[in-house]
Amino acid sequence: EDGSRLWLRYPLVADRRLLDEYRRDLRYVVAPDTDGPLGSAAGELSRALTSLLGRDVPIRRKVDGAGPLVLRTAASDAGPESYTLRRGRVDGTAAVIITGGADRGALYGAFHLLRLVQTHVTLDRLDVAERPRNPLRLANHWDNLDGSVERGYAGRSVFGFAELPELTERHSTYARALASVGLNGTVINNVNANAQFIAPEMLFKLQPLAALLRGWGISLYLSLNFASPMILGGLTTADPFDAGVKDWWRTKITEIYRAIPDLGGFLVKADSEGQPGPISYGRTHADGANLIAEAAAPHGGIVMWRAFVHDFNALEWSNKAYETFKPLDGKFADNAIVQIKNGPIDFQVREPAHPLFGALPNTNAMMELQVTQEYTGQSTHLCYLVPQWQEVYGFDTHAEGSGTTVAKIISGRTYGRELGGVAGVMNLGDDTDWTRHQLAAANTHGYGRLAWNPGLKARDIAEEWTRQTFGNDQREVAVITGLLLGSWQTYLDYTNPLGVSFLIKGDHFTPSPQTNTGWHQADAEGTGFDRTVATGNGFTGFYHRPVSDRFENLSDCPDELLLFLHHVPYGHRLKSGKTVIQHVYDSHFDGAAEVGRMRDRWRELRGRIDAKRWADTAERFDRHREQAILWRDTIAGYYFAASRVLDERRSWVQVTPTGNAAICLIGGRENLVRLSLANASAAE
Ligand code: BDP
Repeated sequence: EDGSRLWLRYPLVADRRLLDEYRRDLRYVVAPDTDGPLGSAAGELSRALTSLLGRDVPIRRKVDGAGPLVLRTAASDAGPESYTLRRGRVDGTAAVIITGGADRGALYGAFHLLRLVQTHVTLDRLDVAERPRNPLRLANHWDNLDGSVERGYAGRSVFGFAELPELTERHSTYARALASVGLNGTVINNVNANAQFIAPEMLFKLQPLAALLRGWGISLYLSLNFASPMILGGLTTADPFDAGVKDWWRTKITEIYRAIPDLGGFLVKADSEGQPGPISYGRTHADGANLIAEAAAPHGGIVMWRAFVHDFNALEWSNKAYETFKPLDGKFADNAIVQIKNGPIDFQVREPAHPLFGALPNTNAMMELQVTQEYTGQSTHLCYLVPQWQEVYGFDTHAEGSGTTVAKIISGRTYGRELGGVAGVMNLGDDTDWTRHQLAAANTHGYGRLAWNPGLKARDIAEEWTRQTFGNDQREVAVITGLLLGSWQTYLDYTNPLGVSFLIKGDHFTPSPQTNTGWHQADAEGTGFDRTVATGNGFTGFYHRPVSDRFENLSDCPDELLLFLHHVPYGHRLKSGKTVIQHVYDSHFDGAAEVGRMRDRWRELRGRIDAKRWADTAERFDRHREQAILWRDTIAGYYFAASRVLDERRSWVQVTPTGNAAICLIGGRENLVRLSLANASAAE
């Protein structure tokens, strides 16, 4: 066991009673002779069940004896991606029946059935009817042509661009993993896009990859460089209103579709962080998006246009996307979608939901989440993000009265739009275990499961992944599920005082509150970023009532977002009754202590989990613990130095930045101890 099979391991069912039941009811698969997702589903069922049940489960073309598992399709009101799992009779024989609304639905149904077997659920009263809530459920890879991965922490690109068109087993495992959690598309290259991805030789190289993905119901998408007409076409402009530019894109996109006829479409990052875009030509983001949308429309393609725009200016950052895109509502083509990050900043560990959700009633909108843990500990800290994502999905914008959640808006239901969904910036790389931290694959899995149904419970998703990945031993399941579910709150505790963000160095990993003081604005009196209408940058006014009031008024503002929205004195009392400064101390010490306990809980699993995966993860927890202590000391020390308010509850030592003195906070008193390097540790 090395993690390379992710959650698709299919070991022999250990529960004897269930094994007998499954063996009785799942003797062979009945499926038509076809390729595409239906054929993939039949193959997956046969191989997986053969392995899970420890006996041959062949594919047959028709019912022929007891115990058939029938895979079929039938048009359904619930749509082509829906499915049911039921017991019934087929040609007079009792059968387990998977019925997909179309091929993709049958594939998702097959993976659902396998999940039940993997997690030891009886098929006795089988009665499942499922359909996805989001039309687009995409992976976004920030992979570069040279194989490097922007914000990738698990090695190089999974796609092996240099070796294409040659494919490997990893490509299949990748496609199966995505399909198994219901994802239906993937953008394979970085949003900071290299135009060469749409050069003729690259299109040729991508064809077999597109075909492989197609077999698993996954559409390929490409990130575009807006200046491609200049870079590839030798034009002197990329102005969306220029006739030559329009022509170039029409011809190019036709060429792309000739190579990959079922390409899903395109993703564009424009006029953001140095990327080219329409603004430099005096045009709008809608003009830019519509240029690509029009060229893609005859081929059934779409364009996802990112709303992530900012000027690296902390004061304006939260407002820029809203101010740029709100006036463009209704100006985007029908096959264009605005892709909005979950929050207004940039994948911080906690942000309020982006105010653009619910602000664009006449525009297709989708949400972008980050599965790769750029700001949440990368592949060193365990930080299970499903609870974070659920908070955003569940956020009530009140845009059309109460109950207008982000989940509802991006699914298209609120404004009756056909296009919508979610994109997740992926955490997969060419490391053997795909994610470097074995437990980080739970984020990959959880992202997909929530994309399918944001209403699923975090506990159920975590437990399902744990059972599939490590087995059904009760103690293991309880420990690992517990580790996952608590980890985001713990990460928040030791890194993020009440919604403050960007307390890091340029690596987006190392704690460094002195690097970006504009974000936390800690001075001698208080801390926090005033984003109110009354006295701050006006951000709270972007929300619908009553959300805007709740955020604007200090007394109503939720504690967890307090310092994201307000600047308050250190002595300000939280709803918990604690002062802000004491909360900063307590949460950082408690959070770091919890990481120590997490490490110990993992250690107790020694011998219960296969050696390599256990040891790899134990090593991660050791580093995680060191990092959590570093965070604790850095943030608590920084806030003490700024506020000079003593920690009421505990004694600790803060070494001054020069390293030649230590401030010892002992028994509620402050003592300054001068150190020489030689006796520094003695003083501790
Ligand atoms: C930030 C990343 C940067 C990305 C950018 C984006 O630091 O590498 O290019 O977002 O989303 O999170 O475009």
